[in-house]
Amino acid sequence: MKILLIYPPFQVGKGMGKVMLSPPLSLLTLAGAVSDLGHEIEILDMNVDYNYDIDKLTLKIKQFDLVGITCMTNTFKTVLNICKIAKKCNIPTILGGFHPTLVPNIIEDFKCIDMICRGEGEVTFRELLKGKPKNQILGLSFRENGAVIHNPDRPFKNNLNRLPFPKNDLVDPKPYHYIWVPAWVCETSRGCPFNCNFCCVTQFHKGKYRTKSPNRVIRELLQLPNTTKLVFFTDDNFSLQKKRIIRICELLEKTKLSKRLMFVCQSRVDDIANNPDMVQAMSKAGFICFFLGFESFKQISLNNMQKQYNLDKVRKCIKICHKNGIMVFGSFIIGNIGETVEDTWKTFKLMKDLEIDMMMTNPITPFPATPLYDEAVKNGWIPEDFRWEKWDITPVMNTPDMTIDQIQDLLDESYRFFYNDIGYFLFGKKLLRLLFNPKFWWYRHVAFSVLTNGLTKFLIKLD
Ligand code: B12
Ligand code: SF4
Repeated sequence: MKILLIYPPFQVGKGMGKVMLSPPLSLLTLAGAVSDLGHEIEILDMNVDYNYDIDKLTLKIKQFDLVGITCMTNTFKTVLNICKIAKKCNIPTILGGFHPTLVPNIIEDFKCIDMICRGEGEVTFRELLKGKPKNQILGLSFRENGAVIHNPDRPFKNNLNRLPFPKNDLVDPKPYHYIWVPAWVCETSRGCPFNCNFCCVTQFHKGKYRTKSPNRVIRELLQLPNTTKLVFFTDDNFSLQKKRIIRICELLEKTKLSKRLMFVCQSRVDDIANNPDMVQAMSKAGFICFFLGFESFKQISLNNMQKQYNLDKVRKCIKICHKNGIMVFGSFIIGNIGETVEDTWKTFKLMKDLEIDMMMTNPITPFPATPLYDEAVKNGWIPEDFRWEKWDITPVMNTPDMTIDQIQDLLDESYRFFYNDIGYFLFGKKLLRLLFNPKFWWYRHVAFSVLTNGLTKFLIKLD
């Protein structure tokens, strides 16, 4: 069979898309799981090849026997359009990823979707490609004689070390970068034991947290494209098991990967604040930035969303990062329940006072299957039959304290306030810290890439 795996486009050249482009790990992972079956697999990352109109995509899809598409809630609208094109060409479609897993009844609502792979895809997709009868494939939802059948869930793989390696050579590594530093992604664990009310990871992984062994992680890193300079660990909670992380750091140094690569990971405030020795080891092993979901600096909001830490921990966490030469990239939600416009401005000011290095803001969004979604429906903030296929990542709901317009204004203001303050960047402590603190050794590598690649791209665009 000829199979086309599609990563749908997402805000190409806008927002985060201006400064980063991430490899399509879900599809590389799937391709790795079926690479020995003799099928011909192609990946189309529409964030790289973004010049596809309906005619061009139709011509492309016609060359294949099956189209697989990865789908988040924010890309659902585009994914449906791709499915409609495939349907017109009579090519079957299979969707996977967070949105179809958490809202599998979309297959009943939209006839252009032929199959859904719920949850982890490796085994389900493999069984399908091996020709196992559909009604025997766990985790598969499909259509038969006009009726939709949802097979029972597939149990999770307990031993992640047995997973096949992602097939990284299926895409050209050149376009992928994080602030123009050639970058790749690596997954070392799945799931999260916490249950923040806005997050769907716990629902997707059913509260389970599973890890790959340090040896397996190193083997995966050794197989990344050799142009890679920066690795983003996609785990939601990379630093949850201190012993494992310290061992990974030891191996990074032993294999000298720490000299060749820089690392960025997502972590939790309390893990960092409670484990300064782990942060020190990570810094020594080449970690340069932690992506932390602060979400808010108002204690009541943190409590509401079940974050389970206080502002003292936040302060401690940032101090420890900076002491170890690790940059803090903070993510914040605008429109938290119980938060007013004034409260949000207090958070913005604290971002600066606490010397966060980079930040991004997202509108409060009751993603399907989250506790926040139930709360939003119960309180009438969004209708139960909210049409996610019409949503395009803009604020979706008025909260008791803020209107959609106020949330949008605050999103815009946050970037203006944080990034457009030139004095803050040029004369503030931030640049001095980066230039004169030897712990920020990595800064000159990143600055070089930003200047050579980023500036060139910027000048070309100006042309
Ligand atoms: C890395 C990452 C990113 C990267 C993108 C990386 C990329 N190009 O793939 C960046 C930083 C750019 C990013 C951005 C965003 N992200 Co993001 N991201 C993640 C993260 C942390 C890891 C994803 C990953 O690679 N996992 C590893 C792979 C192997 O797992 P997987 O994707 O789940 O794929 C498996 C299965 O789902 C299934 N599968 C998936 N696709 C398919 C397709 C087929 C055909 C089949 C059969 C199976 C299948 O099989 C795979 C193997 O088991 C997840 C959280 C998480 N833990 O997954 C959030 C997550 C997916 N992101 C999320 C969101 C909201 C966003 C943003 C909208 C944030 C924003 N406001 O800008 C943007 C949207 C970007 C976009 N492309 O649309 C949400 C999605 C929620 C939802 N309901 O859809 C998540 C779950 C985070 C969260 N906690 O809420 N993200
Ligand atoms: S936000 Fe982070 S810590 Fe909270 S449940 Fe989601 S992945 Fe876990």
